[in-house]
Amino acid sequence: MSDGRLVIGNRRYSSWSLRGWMAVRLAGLKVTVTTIPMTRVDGAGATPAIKAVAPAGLVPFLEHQGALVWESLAICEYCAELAPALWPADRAARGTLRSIATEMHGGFLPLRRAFPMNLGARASTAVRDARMSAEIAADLTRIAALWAQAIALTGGPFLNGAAPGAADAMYAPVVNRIHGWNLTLPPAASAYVEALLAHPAMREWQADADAEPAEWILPHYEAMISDEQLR
Ligand SMILES: N[C@@H](CCC(=O)N[C@@H](CS)C(=O)NCC(=O)O)C(=O)O
Repeated sequence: MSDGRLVIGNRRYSSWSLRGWMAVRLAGLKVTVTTIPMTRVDGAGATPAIKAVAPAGLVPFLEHQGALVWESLAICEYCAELAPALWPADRAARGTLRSIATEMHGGFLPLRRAFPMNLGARASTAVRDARMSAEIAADLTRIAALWAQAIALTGGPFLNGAAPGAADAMYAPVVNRIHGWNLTLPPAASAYVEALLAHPAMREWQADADAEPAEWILPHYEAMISDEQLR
């Protein structure tokens, strides 16, 4: 029996949906997942069907046992109340991991704008290099430092420790972007990328993304990652 529903956008593109879904999946909530294909993925709230159901006009949106929860980080916190292991048990480590997760929620705009998540394509190094900037390099340096800090605190291989948690949910789309856009990171950060990509929850999301109907493809995002843009 289902305890509610999680509304998400296309798994191929919707990075915020992945964050909310990961938290729900890691916490083991029994909800029905409803996917609403988006008309764009820049958070503009342009999809009428999403506007019609979600309080802020955006996905992810969780309804669980009467609770209405939106904003991916709030969904992480809600899930962690039901499954406390989504944050480290140690108070000091938990405080730092929360900061690391929140820095993702509010930051890294240059990286997010230039390299949107697209689970159906891999960029050539030429396409990647054409979109690279000093600001994005700084974002990547900061992200690698945050991951190293988290893993030093929790023991890894995930940010949360032996199993992924809320902070990993918040960085899951970054991991997909790094893979899909062929971005280069120091070896320790690359090892984290590999570890999270291999996790069953990430594989499940990717498989479901691969199964989405062709009509849900958004040409704008496909053109961005294709070599066509260099011609
Ligand atoms: N701050 C929000 C961001 C949510 C957001 O921007 N979601 C995008 C999809 S990735 C969306 O709902 N877009 C719908 C649309 O543009 O119609 C969160 O953390 O959940």
